[in-house]
Amino acid sequence: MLGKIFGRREAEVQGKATNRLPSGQSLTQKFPVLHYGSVPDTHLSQWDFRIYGLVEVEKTWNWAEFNQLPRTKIQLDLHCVTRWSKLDTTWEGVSLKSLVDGGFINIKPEANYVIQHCEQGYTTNTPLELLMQDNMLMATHYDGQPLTPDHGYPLRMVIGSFADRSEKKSAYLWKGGKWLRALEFRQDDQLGFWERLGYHNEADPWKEQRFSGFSFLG
Ligand SMILES: Nc1nc2c(c(=O)[nH]1)N[C@H]1C(S)=C(S)[C@@H](COP(=O)(O)O)O[C@H]1N2
Ligand SMILES: [Mo]
Repeated sequence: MLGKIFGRREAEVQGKATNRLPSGQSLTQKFPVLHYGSVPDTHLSQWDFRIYGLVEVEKTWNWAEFNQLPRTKIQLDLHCVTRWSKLDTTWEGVSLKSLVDGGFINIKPEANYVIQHCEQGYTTNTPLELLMQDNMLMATHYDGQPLTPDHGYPLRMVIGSFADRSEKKSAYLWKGGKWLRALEFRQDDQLGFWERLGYHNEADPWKEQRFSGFSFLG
């Protein structure tokens, strides 16, 4: 919204002034595409989504079933570890909290962490507590339109900050898996794709938690 009124530079000043731009970030009006590997060719007839691990009953939903779940719309400021931020992005999809509140899934009390499993083996991990917040969403739509293939069609996780920051925990965008196919609930944590390569496990942009300072790959 700012971008339509101000230029990029002005919007950046505005973002900093209103405390919405974490340190070390620059605003972009574009929507950069970033991922490892190639864009999968997804056919909805073969698509499904699984909930497994520490839940009372494991679930598998096909695309039609997934679209019957309660829907949520949110506006987020996105922060990428590669130093761009994008304000006021609009997403629509399904929140984990709505699935729990609506009794669609029952998470066992021992579950502490969630692994997002994506096409082609990409994974990323977060505490369950973070995934239950309303600044994290399994999104099917961006800006009123179905996701484009390069941004994660048909389903991606997205995480960001609210404009007022709401004192909620946030994370850099790599914690939002594109081409999401499953959520695994676990007692213990398990590092995801970038986390194993040395990205910070908590990834809070407000604390500039970009890298962990070690890597299992040396
Ligand atoms: N499946 C998958 N999801 C992914 C990635 C990836 O490589 N594979 N990269 C992450 C990273 S590093 C970023 S910054 C964001 C980028 O999202 P965008 O391309 O929609 O901007 O996607 C995240 N989700
Ligand atoms: Mo990234």
